[in-house]
Amino acid sequence: MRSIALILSAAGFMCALILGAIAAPASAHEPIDVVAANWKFTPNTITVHVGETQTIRVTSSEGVHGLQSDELGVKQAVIAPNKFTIVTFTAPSKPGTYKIHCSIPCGAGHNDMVLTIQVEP
Ligand SMILES: [Cu+2]
Repeated sequence: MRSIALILSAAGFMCALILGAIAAPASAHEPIDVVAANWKFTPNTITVHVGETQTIRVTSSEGVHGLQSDELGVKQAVIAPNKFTIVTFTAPSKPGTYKIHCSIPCGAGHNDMVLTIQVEP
């Protein structure tokens, strides 16, 4: 009987550990899913607060696209169907409207492919 009690208390301890790991915030925000297509990002605007780190998971439903933003320090990344590209950036300390552009020539609407990052105070 004592061994059963030990196993039960060990199981309870493990549950507490797992729940603690789930409840603990890994970062300020959950990742945001973004889908690229010809020729837009959905959503096309993401709002963050100054200094926050945000991760976006980007995939494509149509065509191969890219992402890049010098002002947000986002290096060139490729976005392709059936693939998730993880991009993390830190919002600048100055509120305003920032842009992440498609970085791969993808056709007639390429220049319209902009993901707007709205940085709030
Ligand atoms: Cu493009």
